[in-house]
Amino acid sequence: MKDVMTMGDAMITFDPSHNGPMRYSTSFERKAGGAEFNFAIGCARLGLKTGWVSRLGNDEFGKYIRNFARGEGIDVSSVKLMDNYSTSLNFKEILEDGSGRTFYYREKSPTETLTEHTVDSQAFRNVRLFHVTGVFAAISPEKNINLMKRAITIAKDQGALISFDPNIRLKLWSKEEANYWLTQLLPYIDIMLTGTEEADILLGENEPEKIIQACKRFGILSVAVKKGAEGAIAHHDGQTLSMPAVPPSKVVDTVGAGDGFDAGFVYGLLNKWSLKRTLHFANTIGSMVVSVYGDNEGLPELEDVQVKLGEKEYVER
Ligand code: KDG
Repeated sequence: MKDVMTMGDAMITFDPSHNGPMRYSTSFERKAGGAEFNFAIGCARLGLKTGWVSRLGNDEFGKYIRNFARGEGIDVSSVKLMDNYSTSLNFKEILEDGSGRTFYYREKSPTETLTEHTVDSQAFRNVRLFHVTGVFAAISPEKNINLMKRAITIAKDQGALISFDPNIRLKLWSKEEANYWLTQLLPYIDIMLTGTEEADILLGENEPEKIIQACKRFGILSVAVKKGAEGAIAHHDGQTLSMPAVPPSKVVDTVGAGDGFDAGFVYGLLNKWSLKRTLHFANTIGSMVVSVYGDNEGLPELEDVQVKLGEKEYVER
């Protein structure tokens, strides 16, 4: 039995050595990223038994990403390296305030080869939670939405909860396309983890209370609305709660904070914590991610969060 399963693309991420417009960045550090991949790392570092379904190029970068995930303790038995495909690339621009843009080179993603016929459907059985996001959907909408529905159905039939982050990347598709395809998934979702702009695209609502009501109409009873530096509002078990963000020590790179929040939120729900504890825990992880460069380098282990929350102390020397 696994705690968590997810499915999606991962890429080599090139982080600039200096902040500023990417056209002037002359040196980069090679890392790895991808929304579902980051989420899997976040869950594994918290101690959840985690699996990831993906396809990467059968190249040096694909091997690096698979080995990295394996080193994090993620089950990569459903991650395959494909001949004749290159692992996707992502160059990042990081500005002084930690925000920035990403420049994708992922036209022919190896996940094109992941279909209803080639996917290892066993991977979705016996999991407590299956997490899906709009990034994977956006790569090949027609194929991937069907694949996601099939995988969700297998997981759900066996009692899994389904969590969903719309993660709408407008470099991959338009607002209209995102709305058309992603709304098809909503009737299957149990836990919505969204930003306000994404909710606007998806549900036509950008105020947390209205987002929660709109989600209810699809039968989604657990909702977290992420508002970055303004904190988050969540609804679960009939209770709605708003909590401020946990101030980060500094903000250097905001990419991956949402994935970290998602990992923390599902961790709390799977452990049947109170909504207050769950939300604060998720906010804390989000704030830890933004103070470290990289899409997933700042994702903490459970002990790191406990220290940050004042529940444990590090022994320095
Ligand atoms: O959520 C963060 C991811 O979006 C990032 O790690 C990589 O841009 C990325 C993507 O499309 O998955």
